[in-house]
Amino acid sequence: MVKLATIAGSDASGGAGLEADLKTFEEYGGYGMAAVTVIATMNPHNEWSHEIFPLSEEAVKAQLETIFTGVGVDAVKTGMLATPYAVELAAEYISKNNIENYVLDPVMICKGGNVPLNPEMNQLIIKKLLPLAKIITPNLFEAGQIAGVDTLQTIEEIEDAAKKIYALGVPYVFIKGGAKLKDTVTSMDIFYDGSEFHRIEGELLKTEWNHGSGCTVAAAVTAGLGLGLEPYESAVRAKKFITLSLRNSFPLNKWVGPGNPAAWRKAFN
Ligand code: PXL
Repeated sequence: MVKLATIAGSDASGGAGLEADLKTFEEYGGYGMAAVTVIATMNPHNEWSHEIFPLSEEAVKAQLETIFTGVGVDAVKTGMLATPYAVELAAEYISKNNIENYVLDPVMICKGGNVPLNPEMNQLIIKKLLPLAKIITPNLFEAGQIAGVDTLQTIEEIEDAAKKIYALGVPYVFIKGGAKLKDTVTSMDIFYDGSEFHRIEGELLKTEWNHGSGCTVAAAVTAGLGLGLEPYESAVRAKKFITLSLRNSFPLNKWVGPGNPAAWRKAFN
């Protein structure tokens, strides 16, 4: 069984973060493991405002030791890291274990959340983790931040940012545009391998329940790599996976709703 790990935050509401990752790994037929970096909670008494509770350096390190030294992994992703020491530790374990299939999801904010933007953390992620990654999976906002430009809207802007991110030292850039591109009639992501741009398109779904879709796509890409797919194939399959998930999304309460990763299983069984 292919072993897949996520180094990420826990989303207590279950739609994003490592919960989304583990559900996705399971649907791909993998064995999922998680090192928790931070716990994110949402306050139902204050309009679902987010709070974060980082785990100690000791706790993060002990989990990485369990996973990398005690078990071993075929592919790993990082999501919300929240502290400089979580970035440093993730980099240390990924590099000393020579992990080839590492997907960097550079989570910077949660939808509707108030987790502060932290430019210093972004720089640390670019310096320590980006060079170790096979694929980076930013959304439009994160891609803009990493490339040092404003939030992206058009395909030209996305392609330009993809080139800038590639030049920082990561071989595959998969920018999750989704439904957010200006005037788009499809849900479009861009995959760049350093020479060609691939537009990966899907059905444009007008759902408001899409919490955790970025995490899910990155987890699906990770699982694809773990299963031995090429990076581009992993991205194409992830797009199909998230489209099915979002087509079957549902509300949890008046503020938020996740996709439904199990929709994949139902579609093919
Ligand atoms: O969707 C971004 C995200 C990532 N990781 C965790 C989160 C969220 C958003 O809520 O809670 C743990």
